[in-house]
Amino acid sequence: MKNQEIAQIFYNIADILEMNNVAWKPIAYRKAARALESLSEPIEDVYKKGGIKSLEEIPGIGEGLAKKIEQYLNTGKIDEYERLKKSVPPGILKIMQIQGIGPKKAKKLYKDLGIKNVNDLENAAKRHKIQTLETFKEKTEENILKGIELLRQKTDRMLLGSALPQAEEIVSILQKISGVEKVQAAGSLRRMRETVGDLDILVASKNSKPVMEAFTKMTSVKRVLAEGETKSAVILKTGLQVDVRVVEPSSFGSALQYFTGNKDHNINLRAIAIKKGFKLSEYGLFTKKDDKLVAGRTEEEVYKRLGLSYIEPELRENTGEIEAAMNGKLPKLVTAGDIKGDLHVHSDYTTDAHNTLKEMAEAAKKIGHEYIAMTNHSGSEKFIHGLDERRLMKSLKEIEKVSKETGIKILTGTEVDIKTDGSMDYSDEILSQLDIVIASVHKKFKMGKQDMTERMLKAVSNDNVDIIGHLTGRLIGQREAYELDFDKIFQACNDSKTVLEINANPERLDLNGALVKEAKGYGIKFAISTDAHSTAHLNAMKLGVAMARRGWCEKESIINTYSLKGLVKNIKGGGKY
Ligand code: DGT
Ligand code: CA
Ligand code: CA
Ligand code: ZN
Repeated sequence: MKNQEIAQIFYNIADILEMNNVAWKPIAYRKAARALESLSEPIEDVYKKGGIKSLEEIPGIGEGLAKKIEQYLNTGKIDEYERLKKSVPPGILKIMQIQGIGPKKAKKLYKDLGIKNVNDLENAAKRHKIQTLETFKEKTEENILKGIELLRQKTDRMLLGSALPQAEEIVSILQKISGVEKVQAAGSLRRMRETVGDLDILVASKNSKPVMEAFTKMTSVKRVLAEGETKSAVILKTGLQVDVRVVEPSSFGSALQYFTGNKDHNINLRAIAIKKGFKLSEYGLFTKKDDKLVAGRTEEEVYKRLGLSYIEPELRENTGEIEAAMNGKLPKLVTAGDIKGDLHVHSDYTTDAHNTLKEMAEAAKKIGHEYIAMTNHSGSEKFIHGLDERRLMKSLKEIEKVSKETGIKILTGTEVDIKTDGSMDYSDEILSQLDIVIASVHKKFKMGKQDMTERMLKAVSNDNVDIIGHLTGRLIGQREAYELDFDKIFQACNDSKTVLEINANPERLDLNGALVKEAKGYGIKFAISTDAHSTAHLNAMKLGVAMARRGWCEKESIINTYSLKGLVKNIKGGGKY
C-alpha cells in the first residue's frame, strides 16, 4: 500500500514550497496528503479501477496531483519532487521532523546560521547560537535538543518489540542453510535493550558462501549495503539494518561474546583478560605468552577461563555485573517460564480495547496463565468510555461468570486514574471490594517535578492501591517520562508495600531495566504486566520479563510468579506483601 509513501512526499513538497515562499500550493499538497492518509483502500487499487479519473474522485485531489500520483505508481518517482529536493540542502527535511520546527523556522536556521542538518542544529543549540535568533525566543534550546533526541530514537532506533520478530525470522532462514551449525542474534537485541540500532547476527559455519547468498536474497531485503565473504549488511524494507557475520565454529563463543557487547562490558572484560595473562578478541581467548587458544567455542568457557561465572546477556551493560560475576554474586534471573499470570488486562468495556472479557480469558489460558486481573479504565477516561462505579460493579458479576466458564481465575480489578491531586477516580468503598487495584496517571503530565511527585506519593500511600501502573509515563520516541523524584517514591513504595508495574507494552517498557534495578535496591516488588488491549498484546510478557532481568530481578521480586494462593496472600494479607 503506497498511500503513506505518497502522502509523505506531498508533505515534503509542501514544506519545500513553503520554504521557497510559494503561496497556496503548500496548503493543497497537505490537504491531498491528509486525504491519502485517511483513505482506507490502497491507492494502487483506486488507480487500477479507473486510472486518473478515479484518483480525481478523492477529495482534495485534482488533475495535477492525480498525474503526480500516477507517475509515482508507474515509476516510483515524482519529477516535481526530485527537482524541488535539489533546491534545499538534503538534511533540511529531517530538521522539519523535529517537533516545533516548521518550514519557516528551518529556513531561518539555514539562512542565518547555515544550519543544514540535524547535527548542525544540535551543535548550534549546544553552543547557544539559537537563542540569538528573533523567531526562536520561545523555543528554548533545551527543547530543541530534546526534540532531536526523540527524533533520533524514533528514526534511528527500532523498538525491541518490532525488531525481535524480524530477528527471529532471519535466524530461522539462516538455520536451514546447509553447513550452518549455529545462528544467534547478538548485539543490543540479545541484551534486550528497549530499542535497537541495528541487528547483529552471527553464524557458525565452515562454508560462508551459501549463507551470504541466502541472506542478501531474502525477500525482506530492500537494499544490500555490503556483501563480503564473511560479513554482509542489508537494509530491510522495514528500515532495519542487519549485519551478518559468519565465523569458524571454534570461535563462535568468543565472537558471540564480542558482538553481544556492550562495548564497555567488552573493554572491562578485555582488561581482566590482560591482567590474567591472556588476550581476548572476537577470535578467542589466547595465552599472551605463546598465543595458544584456550577458549572460544562457547561463551560459557570464555567467562569460566577468566574466573567469572556466566553473565546473562541482559546484564552486560557494565553496571557491576563483572564484579558480581567474580564474587559469585550474580542474581538467578527471573525467566518467562516463571510467570503465572497477567495482572493488567483490558477488555472491550472501554472503546480502546478490542476483545471481550471471555476472549481475553481464553487467550490467557491458552498461553498457560493460571490467573489474570481484569483492570479496565475508570470513569474519568471519558473519551474511551471508562467505567463509572455502577458499570464497574456490574462487571464484577460477569467476571465471576466468565471465570467459571473458561476455567482460568479472573481477579477483579481496575486501572483507576490518579487524579491531579493524587486522589483516586473511584471511592475507597468501591476500591476496597476489588482484588487488584492498579493506579495510573493518564493525563496532566506536565505538572513539574515537585507536584507530580506529590501526586504520585499520595497514590502510593493509599491503602487500596496495590500497584502503580507505568510509573514514568514515557512512550518511547513519542513522549518523555514525566519528572519524578524517584528516591522519594521508591522509599514510599517500600514503606507502604506498594508494588510497581513493569509495563511490557513495547512502546512503554516502563519501568525500564535501569529503574527496576534502582527500585529493587529499596526492597520493592514488581508486577510484570502486558496492559493488553487485545489478545495479541498478551504475548508481550517476554519484553517485560526482559526489563526485569535487565533490572537484576530474581523470581521472588516479581509477584506474578507466585501461584494464585501466594499472590492473594501477598497482595491482600495484612500488609500488601
Ligand atoms: P545498537 O546496535 O546501537 O543498538 O547497539 P549494539 O550494542 O548492538 O552495538 P553495535 O551494533 O554497534 O555493535 C555490536 C557489538 O559489537 C557491541 O555491543 C559491542 C561490539 N563492539 C562494537 N564496536 C566495538 C568496539 O569498538 N570495541 C569493542 N570492544 N566492542 C565493540
Ligand atoms: Ca546492533
Ligand atoms: Ca552492528
Ligand atoms: Zn492499562
